[in-house]
Amino acid sequence: MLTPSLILSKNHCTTYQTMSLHVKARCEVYPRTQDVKRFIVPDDKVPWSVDFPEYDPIDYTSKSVASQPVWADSPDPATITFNCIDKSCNSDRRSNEGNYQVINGCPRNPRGRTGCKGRGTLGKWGPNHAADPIVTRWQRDSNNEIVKQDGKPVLEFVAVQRRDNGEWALPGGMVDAGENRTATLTREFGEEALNSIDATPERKAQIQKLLTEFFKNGKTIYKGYVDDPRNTDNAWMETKAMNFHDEQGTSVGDDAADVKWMPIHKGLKLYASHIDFIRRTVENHGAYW
Ligand code: RP5
Repeated sequence: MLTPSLILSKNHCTTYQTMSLHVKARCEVYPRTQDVKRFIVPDDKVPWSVDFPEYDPIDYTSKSVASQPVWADSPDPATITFNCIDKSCNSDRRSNEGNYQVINGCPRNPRGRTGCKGRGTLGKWGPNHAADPIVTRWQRDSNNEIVKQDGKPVLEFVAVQRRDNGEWALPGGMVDAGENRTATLTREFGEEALNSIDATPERKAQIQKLLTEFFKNGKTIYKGYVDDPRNTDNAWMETKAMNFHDEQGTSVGDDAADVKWMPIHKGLKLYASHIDFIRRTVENHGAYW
């Protein structure tokens, strides 16, 4: 049977709460800018419940978002109803963190201050929903034996290198309006890890069919806030991360430079909160960390 491992090797010759204190969402310089510097928020001043009278966050919404492309909200949040499914644009404005506060018409980041208000490069006021596929298999040696470290089997996962900052990440993406998360996972994995955007229509259909089958039986690893460097006080990333384990995955191929099976260990440096999702996956499989 064809599995994502096989497709990869063929195509690439070419209780969910976590991380209570966001860190990447307070990165000094806003991503993809040189001079948008966040107001510095010390750890103890992150919660909104802690007084911080001198707090004066920079106001930043990128030009591309402000010009209101189809995927972005109106510049005025007061026109939006939050904490519900917004039928006007088929957007899920609910948070997996529970109801968030809306102050003077503006949604408030449930994990606290970020040093930046506005939407940055995020299209939606409030939660911006994504989905992340964690596709795993066991690492195997040349005799096809599962590799062990400290007596525990080593897992590998499909990692992609992000174009915006070069960091390695899960091949996740934003949920489109009205799309269910399984459809997002399938589409994003096809596009980001299997290069289906450039595939012929026949190949695309084949990839879609295989992934739909493979992605039927995933395990939810995490659902909620992501400590993403694009987050602001009024717009933030949330995701549903699901693990799809390819128990028999045996094929090893020449991966493309920007997609690979990455052996898992605790020293990995990954985008946003992705290392946290990987750690949870490792725990589920009793694998090496
Ligand atoms: C992260 O951003 C999510 O975990 C997901 O991996 C990603 C989605 O954003 P894009 O890759 O579409 O920019 O917060």
